Amino acid sequence: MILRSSRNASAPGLSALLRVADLALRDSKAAGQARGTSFRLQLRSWVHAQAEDTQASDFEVCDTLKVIALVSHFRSRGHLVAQLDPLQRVPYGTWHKDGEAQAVWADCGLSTLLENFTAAATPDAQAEVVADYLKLRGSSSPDRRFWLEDPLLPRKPSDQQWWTLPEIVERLRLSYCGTLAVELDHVFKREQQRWLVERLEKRHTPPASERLSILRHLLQADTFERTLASKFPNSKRFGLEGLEALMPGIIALVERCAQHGVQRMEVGMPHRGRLSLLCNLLGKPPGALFGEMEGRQSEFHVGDVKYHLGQSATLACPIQAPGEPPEPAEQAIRVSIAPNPSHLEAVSPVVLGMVRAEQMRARDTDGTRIMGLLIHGDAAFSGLGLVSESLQLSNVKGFSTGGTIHIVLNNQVGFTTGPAEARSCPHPSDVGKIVGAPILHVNADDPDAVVQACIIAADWRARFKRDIVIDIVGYRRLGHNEQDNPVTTLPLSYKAIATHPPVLQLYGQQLQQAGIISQDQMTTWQESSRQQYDDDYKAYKEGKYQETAETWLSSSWQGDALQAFAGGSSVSGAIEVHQEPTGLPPGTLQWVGNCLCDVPEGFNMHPDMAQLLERRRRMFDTKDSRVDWPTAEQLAFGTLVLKRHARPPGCTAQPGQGLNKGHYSVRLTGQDAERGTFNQRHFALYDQTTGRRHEFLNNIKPCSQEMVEVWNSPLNEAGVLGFEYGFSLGIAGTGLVAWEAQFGDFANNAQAMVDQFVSAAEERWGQQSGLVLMLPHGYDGQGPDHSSARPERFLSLSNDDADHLPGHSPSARRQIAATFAAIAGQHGGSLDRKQAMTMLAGLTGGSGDQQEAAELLWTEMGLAPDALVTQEKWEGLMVQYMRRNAEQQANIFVVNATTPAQYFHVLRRQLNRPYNKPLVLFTPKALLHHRPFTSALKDFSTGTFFNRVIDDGKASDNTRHLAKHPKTGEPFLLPADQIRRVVLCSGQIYYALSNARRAKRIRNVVFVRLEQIAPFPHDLLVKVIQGYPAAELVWCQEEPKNMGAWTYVKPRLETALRDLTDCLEAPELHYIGRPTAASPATASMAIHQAEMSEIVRKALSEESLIEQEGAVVPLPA
Ligand SMILES: Cc1ncc(C[n+]2csc(CCOP(=O)(O)OP(=O)(O)O)c2C)c(N)n1
Repeated sequence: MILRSSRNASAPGLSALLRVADLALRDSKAAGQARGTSFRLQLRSWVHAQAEDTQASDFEVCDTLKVIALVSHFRSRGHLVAQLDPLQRVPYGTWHKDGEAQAVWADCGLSTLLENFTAAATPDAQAEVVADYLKLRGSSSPDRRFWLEDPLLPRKPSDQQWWTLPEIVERLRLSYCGTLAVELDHVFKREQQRWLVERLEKRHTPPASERLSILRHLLQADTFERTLASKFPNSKRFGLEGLEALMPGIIALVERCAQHGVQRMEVGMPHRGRLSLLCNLLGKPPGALFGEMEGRQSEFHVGDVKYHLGQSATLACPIQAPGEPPEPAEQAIRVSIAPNPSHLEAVSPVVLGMVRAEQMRARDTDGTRIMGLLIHGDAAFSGLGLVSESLQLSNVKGFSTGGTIHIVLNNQVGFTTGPAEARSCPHPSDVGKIVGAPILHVNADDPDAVVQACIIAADWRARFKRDIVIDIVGYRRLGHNEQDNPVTTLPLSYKAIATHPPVLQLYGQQLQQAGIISQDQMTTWQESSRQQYDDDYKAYKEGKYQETAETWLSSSWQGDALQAFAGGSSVSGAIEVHQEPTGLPPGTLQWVGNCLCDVPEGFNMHPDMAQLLERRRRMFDTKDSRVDWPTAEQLAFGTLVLKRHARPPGCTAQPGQGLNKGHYSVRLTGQDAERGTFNQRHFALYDQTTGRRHEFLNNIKPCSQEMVEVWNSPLNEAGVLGFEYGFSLGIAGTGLVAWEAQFGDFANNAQAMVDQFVSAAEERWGQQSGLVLMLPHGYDGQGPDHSSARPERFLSLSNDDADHLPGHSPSARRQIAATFAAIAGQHGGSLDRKQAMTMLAGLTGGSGDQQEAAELLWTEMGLAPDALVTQEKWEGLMVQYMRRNAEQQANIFVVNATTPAQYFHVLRRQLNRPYNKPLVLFTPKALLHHRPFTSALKDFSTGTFFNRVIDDGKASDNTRHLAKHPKTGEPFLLPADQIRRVVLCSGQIYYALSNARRAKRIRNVVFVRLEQIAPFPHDLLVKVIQGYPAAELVWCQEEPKNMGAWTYVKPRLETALRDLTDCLEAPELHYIGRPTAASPATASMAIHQAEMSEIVRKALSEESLIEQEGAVVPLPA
């Protein structure tokens, strides 16, 4: 920007100019508020230009600087006085509280200028207002011109560079204080700020054709809500009324993103407007929705309410380069709205994780093809910490997705809470600033501006691959839901809303005034849109969208059961759960193990690391060498990633033999996960001179393996766990995904993620996740925190029935009976072979030999060929399937592995079995550095697998720890019939018990470790207990009685003993452990040790448990 001077003055020197600049800045109100970096940079470059190019008087220099400051001031703070509230409850800015005349944040000086400027009747008066406001030293003539070289970009290519004061203010007002405003001061890079300035200042009204299509989309959104309101007046829908402009906006956004090459968009959104997007964007048949509105779904496939469900669709978008006409071809984009729980914002990190996983699978390294769109409510976006947890992930290397577009549906109210009560900042979008995301504010009653904002956002993401926020400021025409009366607490707002016309009407009038559409045409459009919904409703009423018995069956596990039996997979009578063999040939183990010790030539490693690697190398010397926990983990990771053709150097055996079902990527994140909180993992090695990194696991056989990623995460639990859960969905069984809590108790910061997603999502929405939660757990005398990962919490979420064995609970029976009623109801209550064959064909899509399948089924049920399947036969078949596949019905697995080999197997089992289930895994802390806490290499080898229960009286188990005398080979324990006590336990307490038993040379007490706590291993445990007929039975734990696994184990073990043993009276189960407590542990090491000694003493005491006063260990005096 340079100044036009009418006087010939001598050229001022640089220092003189800077002095004048200072003077001007002190003078100017505007400048006082515009001291941002961008302003200073502009000023500096301008002053340099002046010094070289022009001759100017001090007054002129001063005045020009003030004008520059004004421009900068508008750019910085125009959003505070923009016309954003459709209800115009305040003259400028956004409304904050009923009954307050002025917006709280509006007074930044610009409001006075704008008020006086718009009130001024003539250009003379306007120039006077501006000159007065800026305290100009020179003329205030409306003809006085300033040459604006860079900042104010002409809207039309008029090459206008000379501007009068009224022109400048008018242009700034329109660009920054109208119905579209921007916040850009916090944007990190100057180039990005300039890009935004250009986009804001260069806006045009869209052409007539675009405006017509905007009108159509508004009409669709408007009629949709009206139809639902009139046909289902008593149903909640969380309508979009007051924010209908979202519809044309989001359509423009999707199209623009597709034009930028996006092929897949994952959307996370809350309740507001969701039904409209499901139907109007993603084509959910309104008829299907009508059924949900009336609550007419099938009896037991109702995972969630209608406004939490998801939907996907492939949309065809026109291909059109900016400024060019559309091309004849179309670009496809797959858009999915993720299902979500009521917990607002919980879905946000989940969607981000899904996006990242899909990007990884598609090798979309910069996020060009796959992206996330998150829609938020205003109260939720400003209020919930999860928002900043998710935002913080956006630019972190292991978590970034190439920028997310955020839309805040700002209806300026959250349930009954207004903006002044909901936050401490001007806009609900302010939290977006923490990651340098530009914020676009837009008035929802200006659909053209909403569409423009969406297009700018799409272009921003394509260009800079960073987050951006669009704050669509509207209102909520009705209550929080449609049954809620908002008027009692917001009387003034709702008075204004009552008389405020819907945006469709306002925009329709605008287009009519502009001659783009006639009143008649508008009426015809409205009529035909209404008619379309009426037709859909009629079709629904005629039963067109009703679920058939076949679709019902195919979405139930009973469909899988039928197919399994019809495929001949029956093993009559067997109920023992099959465990996938996850062991590997010794050669493979040694090969991978040695790669975990190989360091590149010339690598200058820390001496501690050299020692660690030396120890590690010895773990692979012979098959009896002992492997520690961290190495077992690396072995599991390293063998999961190997492709089937990978084989050790020099090995001639069949490649991939015994390796995996497939090959998998591995991802582990958590706070300090890369090194490991307990200094155990050391995923990467650092050169102490150069800082160079070496990742052992990614150098086993780089071209024949998948990647192992281990990332330190930001310090939060809910955001990162949500992200990893989403990642596990996106990776869909092709990779191991694990999240590690720093200490297990911190996982409770992510409790909502566990409750809503990890444990419930499969039942709610059919989402299958194999996510592993690693939770360090164990009582080491470190105080109330860090001791307990709260196993009781996770166990209370397990869906296995405490009182019934799998398949026998009343609810399972009801479910089975309901399915049979649905499928056989139409055939008079039973099925013949032909009907069964038709059903099987429906399930398999007509593939396979239906006749043979029916035959197998009939044999399984013991039916004559012409007999009918009755309800009794169906139930028998399903119960048999359920018992055998009990683990497949589980929602969550809870494991406390006590040996490195068990850890290795359970990690490998996660992928080497036919279904995905979340795994909560309690992991060791102090034990990591405990010498006996190792497993022999042969416990990892072919034929071994994860043991759900370890009976240390059996030499065959994969941990032979002290089972035999090392020298004499004599069994350590007495024969089974001489065992007087079976101590059941889980986790590290086994080592305390075992050490004490050895020290005291006790030979008649056996320890049985519950390695998999849930699903409860009824089958194995009962078998083990029956093997010790003379023994007392006790559960021993280190946690207080109301914590740990006790309350979960007790009823289940009692049920199993009652139903699976022949004894008339099942053995009594005793408890040894800490008494109930409010806090998990004592802070005193001395008390901790005293408690532990007492627990161990009782568990091993000679006295019978029945004779002991009570097995609960009292607190030491
Ligand atoms: C974490 C959480 N806390 C509270 C609620 C209860 N609740 C549901 S909607 C709502 C208001 C949300 O307001 P806003 O985010 O502005 O969205 P709007 O409903 O206005 O579109 C509240 C408090 C919830 N669903 N989730």
